[in-house]
Amino acid sequence: MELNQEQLAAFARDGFLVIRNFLDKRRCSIIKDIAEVHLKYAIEPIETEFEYIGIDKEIYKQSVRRLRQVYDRDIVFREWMENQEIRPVLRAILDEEPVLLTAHHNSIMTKLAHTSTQTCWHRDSRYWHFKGTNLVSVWLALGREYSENGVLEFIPGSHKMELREELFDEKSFFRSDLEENREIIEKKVSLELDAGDIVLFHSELLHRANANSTDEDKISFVYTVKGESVKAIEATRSSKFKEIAL
Ligand SMILES: O=C(O)CCC(=O)C(=O)O
Repeated sequence: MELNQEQLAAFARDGFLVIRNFLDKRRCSIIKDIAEVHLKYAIEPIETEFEYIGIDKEIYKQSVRRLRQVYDRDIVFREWMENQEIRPVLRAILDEEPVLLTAHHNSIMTKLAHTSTQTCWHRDSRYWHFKGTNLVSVWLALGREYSENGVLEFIPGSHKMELREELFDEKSFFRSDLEENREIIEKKVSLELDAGDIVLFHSELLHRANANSTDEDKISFVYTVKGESVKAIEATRSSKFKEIAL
């Protein structure tokens, strides 16, 4: 698939781009079925809601928030991350050769019914260690995503904003209690998605997600690619996992 000029301009301006119906629903349900088995048995490595939000309750200790390192878990996951159709899209957006990371966002992300928590406003780049910011994440919806089950929200253009250190809290979340930040947050958009839709978003883009208040789990897939010129800083988590040139 090739992006047109309008789509490329939208990504440059907003820092994200939705492509509807990218992967067929049958492939999505195969991915989802396997993810559900790994979630059911909490197969490591995982991140729990407790590890994310720090609330010391049994329910959060047992609730999987993300399956990590999915590239090496199953051929079906690997196939999606190495999908051929998306390569021209990634090449065009990065404007250089794409390299798949396994250190970050090599994940099945969940908002499990009843036990999920919200994801606060953040930039992924604040947790990663690279020389450069030309990194893009690819989000794949495996079912419907909407406000009540934890839809993704973005602040268009925030990938280009100069945001001072003090606008973030000690966990690197963008503070929603500051008037200055609230004006920025007001510009947010919510992205309703259906199975097979993908969203590409820049590593500097501010984003968040609601908790899931429905009775059904929401399961999504996210992985990250970088431009080949972007190097991980040595002796950091970002440099400790393999990279795969696409
Ligand atoms: O569903 C979520 O928790 C949001 C995901 C997110 O923030 C991310 O992938 O960086």
